[in-house]
Amino acid sequence: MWPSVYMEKGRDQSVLHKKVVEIAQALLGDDMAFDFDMIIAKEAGSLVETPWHQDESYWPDLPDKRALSFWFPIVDASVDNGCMWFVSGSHKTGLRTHRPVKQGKHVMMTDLEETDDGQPAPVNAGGCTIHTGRTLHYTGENSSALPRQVYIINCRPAAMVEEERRQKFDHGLAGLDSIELKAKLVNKQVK
Ligand SMILES: O=C(O)CCC(=O)C(=O)O
Repeated sequence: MWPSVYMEKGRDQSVLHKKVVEIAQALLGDDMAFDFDMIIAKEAGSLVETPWHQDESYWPDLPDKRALSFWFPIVDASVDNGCMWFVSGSHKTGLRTHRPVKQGKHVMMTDLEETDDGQPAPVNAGGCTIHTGRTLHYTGENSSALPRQVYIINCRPAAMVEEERRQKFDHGLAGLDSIELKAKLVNKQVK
């Protein structure tokens, strides 16, 4: 979680972060702001699937549900190495019932309904996919010989970022072990 904490010049100097927030604002409103970022890797040959889910199932029940996730593969993402799959139109539906993949596990999953038409969305490095907190999505195994890594930036209304933090929900920031890095991040947050 929070790879941007380690950026030498910080997010304020990053064209990528500026453009992501601009696109989020164009799509969902001028109050959209950076919330958190993360890297997800699937090792070469990984048999781990990320089951169908809506990201909202991981988050507190905020009054304003607007949220966008920008998924930037660092290598070309294909069906073979674990690209995104989406159910078209699912962002317009409500939050489904989710359960942990196994008891005590953090990863959430839901079941697709018969009418849900999940389709792969291959995208090359340099591109990205964008989904909302309610878009049903999934990634498969990585049967390729190379790791599949993705950089993800998540945006939501600035007031909801504040509300999350008020509820002590910081997407793992408190888990970062360096006080120095935390201080660096806090200075750059939600600008
Ligand atoms: O990158 C992956 O394998 C899963 C990503 C995902 O579920 C997400 O970004 O919400």
